[in-house]
Order: sequence, then structure tokens, then C-alpha cells
Amino acid sequence: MPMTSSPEPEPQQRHETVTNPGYDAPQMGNGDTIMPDVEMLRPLRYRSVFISDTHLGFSGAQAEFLLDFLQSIECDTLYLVGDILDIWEMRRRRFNWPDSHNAVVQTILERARQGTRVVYIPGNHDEMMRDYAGMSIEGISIKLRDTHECADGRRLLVLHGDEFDTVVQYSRLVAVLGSRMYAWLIRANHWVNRVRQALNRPYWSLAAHLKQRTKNVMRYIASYEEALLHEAREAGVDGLVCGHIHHAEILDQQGVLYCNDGDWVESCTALVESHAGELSLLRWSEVRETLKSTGQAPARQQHVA
Ligand SMILES: [Mn+2]
Repeated sequence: MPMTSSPEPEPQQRHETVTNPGYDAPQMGNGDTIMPDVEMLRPLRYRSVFISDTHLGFSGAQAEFLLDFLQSIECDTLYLVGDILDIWEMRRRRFNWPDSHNAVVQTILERARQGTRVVYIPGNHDEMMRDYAGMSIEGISIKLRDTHECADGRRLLVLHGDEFDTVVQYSRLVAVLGSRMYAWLIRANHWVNRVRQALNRPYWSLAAHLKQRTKNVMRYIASYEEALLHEAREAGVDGLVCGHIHHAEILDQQGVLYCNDGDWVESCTALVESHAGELSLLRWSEVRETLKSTGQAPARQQHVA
């Protein structure tokens, strides 16, 4: 990445002066050319950052990677797009709360205190938090879903996406029976899981079930994407941001954008918006390696204009 030699632009003009959309140049103080090293390239600055499926409380969570990521970035808005806490896992086993998981939560709370706008959209593994929708706790506003406006004016629906498990499974049936059935199935799935919750049974993951049963992950993913794109079109927005299936991806389907921010159990991915309003996927393990081995800012990630 070319190092900037011009003074840092005024914050309100930043979005007009960014030259590398996937990455906003770090402040270099007096504008001298300085050989970059890893620490100097931090923080990576973004307008918005979306993460989901961190599954804190579950031993498989990559909390140390996540902590490293959170400490390496700065953003105006941080979206937590569900399954942030794995409350099911905590209930099922002995309470598992390592220091690194706690440090992630503390870091997020600290960012909220320092003025980062933090929006938390609970998923199915932390659905108990849905009871607090509409409230703001420790500066974190909790919502069932949200609409994010990008710097370039595009509007994105932000939601976790678990409610579309049902739609995916029954999509063939829905095609026959129509949208009333569709709405009913979403409610049925909700109540089935309420009952399982009352019986202290874990959320039944249709995603995992389908992966095992059909051995056709790609078809499942395609159906999930289709269901969410349908929802975005219904809502009249330019695209959507979701998580849930642990498969990071940006797709543009006939002008409607599907953005899945991935997870922090396997892939360690985030969706980021530059100050120019461009969206890209950031794979933290790759970015981290690039920073370490070359001392250069990461190459532009997969992005959509
Ligand atoms: Mn989920």
C-alpha cells in the first residue's frame, strides 16, 4: 500500500479522500515517510465493522484472534450480528468463561464507553438477549434487526438470519403453498425452540442438521442466500448483512447485496465498510500474516464497489 505523505484529512472529509477503499490509511503524524511496522499500521480504520458468530462461552471460539482484531481496528460503528455469546453452550456444560472471552467483552464495552456506536443484534445462541430489544445497556443498543446506511447512501438490512433456517428447509413446500405458510413456519420454528428452551434443550440447528443429512452444503448455502435476498427485496433495501451459517461471502444478485460476515470459530472474518462506503470481507488470519511478514498494510480484500 502506498504510504500517504499528505496530512491527515479532516475527519468529516475523510470519506472523500480515501484512495484505498479496503483500508483507510493510518495517521502518520507530521506526514514524514516512515517505514511501517506492524504496530504503526494499527489501527486499521473503518467506518463500520460487522462481526457475528463469535460464540463466546464456547471452547471453540477463537477469542484470542478476536481480541487481537478488536484491538487492531477503529470504527465509528461496531455491529454485533448475533451468536456473540453462546448461552446454550454455557448452559449445557459447566460454565466456561476463559479470560480471553472476558477480555473480548471488556474491550467491546470499553469501545462503547469511548464513543464507538455499538449495535447488538442477538442470534439464536444468545436469543435470551432478544428480550432486551429496544434497550440500551452499557451504551450498547440491542435490536432485533436494523437498517444501516452506508457512506454512499446504500441501505442494508442487518439481521442474524437464523429465522431463515426454516424457510430454507421448507422452501420447496413454500413454493407450493405460498407465503402464508412461509410466515407460519417461521413462527412454528420459533415456538419449537421456545419449548426446547423450556426443557433446557439446546437450540436445534437446522443448519447443522441439513449439513449432516444432505451432505450438500453448497445447496444449503445457496438456499439460505436466496431466502435472505428475498427478504431484502421485500424490505426495499439495497442489500443485507447477516451471519449464522459461518460462511463469509459478498454477493451481488441483480443489484441486491448479500453480505455474510462469517464467524470467529473457524474462519475469523469480519465485514468492514471503509469511509468511502465500500464493503469488503476481512480474513483476520491473512491480514495478520501480511502485517507481520511484510510490514505492509493488507492487500485489498474481496470487495464490492
Ligand atoms: Mn446462529
